[in-house]
Amino acid sequence: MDTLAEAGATRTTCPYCGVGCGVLATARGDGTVRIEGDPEHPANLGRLCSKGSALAETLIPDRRLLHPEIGGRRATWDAALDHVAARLAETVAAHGPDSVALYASGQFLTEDYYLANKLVKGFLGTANIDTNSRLCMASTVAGHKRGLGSDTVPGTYEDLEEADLLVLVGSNLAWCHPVLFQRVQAARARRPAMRLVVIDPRETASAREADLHLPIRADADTALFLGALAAMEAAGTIDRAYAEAHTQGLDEALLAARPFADIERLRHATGLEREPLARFLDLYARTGKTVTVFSQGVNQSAAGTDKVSAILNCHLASGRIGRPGAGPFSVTGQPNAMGGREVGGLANQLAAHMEIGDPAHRDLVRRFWRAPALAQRPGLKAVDLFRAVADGRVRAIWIMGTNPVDSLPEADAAAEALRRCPFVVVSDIVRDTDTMPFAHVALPAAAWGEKDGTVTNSERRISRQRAFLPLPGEARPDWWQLREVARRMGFAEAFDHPDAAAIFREHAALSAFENDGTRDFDIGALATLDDAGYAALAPTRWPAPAGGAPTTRFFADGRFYTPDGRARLHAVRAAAAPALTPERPFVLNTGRIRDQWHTMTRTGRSARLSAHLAEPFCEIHPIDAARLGIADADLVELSTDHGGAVLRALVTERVREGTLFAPMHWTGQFSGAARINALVPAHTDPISGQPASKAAPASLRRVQAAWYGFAVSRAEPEGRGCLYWAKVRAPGGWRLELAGTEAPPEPHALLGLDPAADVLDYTDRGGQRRLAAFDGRGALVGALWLAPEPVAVSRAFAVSLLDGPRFEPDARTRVLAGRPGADRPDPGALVCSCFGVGANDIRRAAAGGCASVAAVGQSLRAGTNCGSCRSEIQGLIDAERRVLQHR
Ligand SMILES: Nc1nc2c(c(=O)[nH]1)N[C@H]1C(S)=C(S)[C@@H](COP(=O)(O)OP(=O)(O)OC[C@H]3O[C@@H](n4cnc5c(=O)[nH]c(N)nc54)[C@H](O)[C@@H]3O)O[C@H]1N2
Ligand SMILES: Nc1nc2c(c(=O)[nH]1)N[C@H]1C(S)=C(S)[C@@H](COP(=O)(O)OP(=O)(O)OC[C@H]3O[C@@H](n4cnc5c(=O)[nH]c(N)nc54)[C@H](O)[C@@H]3O)O[C@H]1N2
Ligand code: SF4
Ligand SMILES: [Mo]
Repeated sequence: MDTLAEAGATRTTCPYCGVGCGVLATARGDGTVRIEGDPEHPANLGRLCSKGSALAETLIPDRRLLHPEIGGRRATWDAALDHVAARLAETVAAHGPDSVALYASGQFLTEDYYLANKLVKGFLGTANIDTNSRLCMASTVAGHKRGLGSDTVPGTYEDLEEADLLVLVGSNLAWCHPVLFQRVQAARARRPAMRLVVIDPRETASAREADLHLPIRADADTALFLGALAAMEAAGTIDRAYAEAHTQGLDEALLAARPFADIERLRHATGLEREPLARFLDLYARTGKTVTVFSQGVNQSAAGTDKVSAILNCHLASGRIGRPGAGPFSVTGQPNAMGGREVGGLANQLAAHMEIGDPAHRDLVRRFWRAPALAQRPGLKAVDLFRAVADGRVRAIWIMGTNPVDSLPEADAAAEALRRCPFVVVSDIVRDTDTMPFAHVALPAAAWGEKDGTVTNSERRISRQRAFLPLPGEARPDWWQLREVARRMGFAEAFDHPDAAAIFREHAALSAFENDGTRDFDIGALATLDDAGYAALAPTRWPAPAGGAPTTRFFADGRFYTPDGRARLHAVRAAAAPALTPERPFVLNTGRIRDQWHTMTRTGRSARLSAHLAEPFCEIHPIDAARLGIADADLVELSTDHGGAVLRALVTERVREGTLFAPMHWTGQFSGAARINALVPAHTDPISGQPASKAAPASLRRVQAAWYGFAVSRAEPEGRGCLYWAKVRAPGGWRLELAGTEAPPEPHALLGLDPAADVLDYTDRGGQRRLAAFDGRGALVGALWLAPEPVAVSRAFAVSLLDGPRFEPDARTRVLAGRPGADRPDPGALVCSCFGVGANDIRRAAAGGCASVAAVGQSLRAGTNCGSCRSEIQGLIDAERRVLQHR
């Protein structure tokens, strides 16, 4: 703890995933920030993943939105807030409360979220507040509620470590919850008998580390868990006594499951091989201490709620819930997805885990808020909300902390809806998002490090995010913006909170108000925190009722939050496979990569994070690629009925035949045609309203470009106009991949070169053009390689030159070669972002005798800091070993 005491570090929480790691942040006198894992935070005990470790690099002031704007022109806060309040009030007056909406985010702090929900549901008189959690957790919320009676995640991280069998369903934990995955790996190292099974159509980084990987057909999870329930019955591991005492619906659920006792039928339904399927069923049926972790492969489906129920059924039927090392465990994605559920931020919730459909709950919340206009019925869920914007039912929308023009399905239609909407307000921290151009009013939000509040992680642990930086420009916290608008709409009394602490106290008090153990979410013990207590609040797991009742394990007593106290099993039906047609024969699956966060507005600022996978790609099975004449690194066009994308082909056996995978991250700011949600249909789960983001029927073809290029440049390059372009930051500037069908762009404009730059420009007989530009001091300011086929330039080498030495005139042609000299081996694509170790480095180490991740770590340091790349290192070692064996 010396470093903390010495440097006066601030204890805060990582703003990315739902693991909720503690961070020690120190703002240094020279303007730089030092980031370390907080050794005392119970979620991470000092560890951070690649994204957490790189937080300091994302705090650059460049492109922040620093002042309010009305109609694209700078305005004062007073003018902007008056304008927003007036327009919202006018719209309500003229078209009724349901003509306004707020679209919020699981990246809100709880205090922001609480005020947003209170303003809309209590004072504007509509429940038209929905959030990006609709795209993320809605199916889990719906499944929890109908199974458990409440939206309760019963388990803790320790349960994952204590389990004898850990099953990851539609979760790439190694990349998306890396520190939790590392805890799991450490537990497996301590207890080698523990088993890890991954159920995912793709062979992910998590799957590579598993004892067993089931590459399931898209959306066959319900069938698989029906099969698992049937297997439990056959194995005699249904806990009849438990089920009779504490649940309802077992017999009906078993009836629905029995057809899947037939392994051939199950094999057919899931697309799995007999042997691994049988192995899984046996393990799952017989292991009492089982935790089933699930994430977006479950939630983001037209049958997401049923998938959740199928999993809960297994745990309820066997009594594997409410006990250490056992339980269903939905990992939350965003840093405050859980907090959003606590405040009731979704359109079909109320507040503090109360139901908008329940008159008693409405009455309770109305009295507590002294709300003049409490909404009486659920509002529009995200996809429907944007449809209502499109057809004019919603005429004013305030978007905060989310980027719907990239993240909503049918994203082009979402953009068009905003273009037509009479009044759009966007609160964001950066000015150049794909949503911002539609804003009539842009409000600059305070970012991580500048704002104060709380977040709740996947295991219900509330942690403080604390400010350690001053507010830049005129940026203000989201809760402040909401409070100021509320006041201007005449609700000053109910929105008199001086700070985040006051909001938190009110939120905590509401959770306890007339609760008496009837609702799972109770943090009454925190309602009396004074400002100093809030400032010092240590990570606290709920429930935390007033009076200090011992924090028990949820459902340990077999009581659930249903009227009769019994959980419900549901006789779910196996889902149909995605509806493919001869025109749309592929299932397009989308998701995340290790080092980018969503729409890249923050992680895209870090050169280190951007180096891991620097281009939008599409994973294609070799058999499909061969059939369509697609080679690795070709460009491919994907299309659906809604849109198209041009991506780099990555031919790999990691995906199932007939399926494609593309990252969700690339936006119009970083690429020409890679906004993947332009392709995804707005097809939703009938209960949760969550879009099926992982199974779009799509077609695929190779696109022939006339030329291909790669560039590095100090100034931001401009790829617009090319068939394909994708740029990311690099140390000292940018890197750009591009290709086109027309004449290549003019290099000066492309690279943003100063006319005075000293340019070497050389075209060889094969038609490859190589160009390098130097400033007056001999430093490289830009380099471009163009060729009739994908250019064979060492990206790592080219990128290193930007930040590299000055070149004497006679050394400049070395740049054009695009490869390091024989004395400097090419490191290859970046694998370890902490120590800048590339794939070739690791291959060489493996060939030279490093047979384990630990050995590679000793020799190259790779994988020894954040550990996020350990499974990729293992993959490279395995591949190298195969190569050596075949020699
Ligand atoms: N690096 C990184 N980490 C993140 C985020 C990020 O942007 N970047 N975002 C955070 C957020 S908000 C979230 S919600 C989480 C998401 O975390 P995850 O859910 O783990 O991530 P995804 O990549 O969206 O999807 C998980 C897996 O579901 C699989 N899948 C697709 N269809 C099916 C199916 O039918 N059945 C099964 N069983 N699996 C299927 C996909 O192949 C994919 O590997 O990550 C959080 N962590
Ligand atoms: N095809 C496909 N689509 C998906 C998914 C998928 O797997 N596949 N996943 C879905 C899921 S699970 C999620 S969670 C969503 C995420 O989708 P989004 O929420 O749209 O993605 P982000 O990039 O996180 O957007 C956050 C925005 O808030 C801004 N911001 C950051 N901090 C603050 C702040 O403190 N205040 C304010 N006001 N703004 C801030 C950022 O600059 C950014 O513009 O995407 C969903 N869409
Ligand atoms: S696992 Fe990584 S991204 Fe998630 S909270 Fe921890 S440091 Fe942040
Ligand atoms: Mo999410």
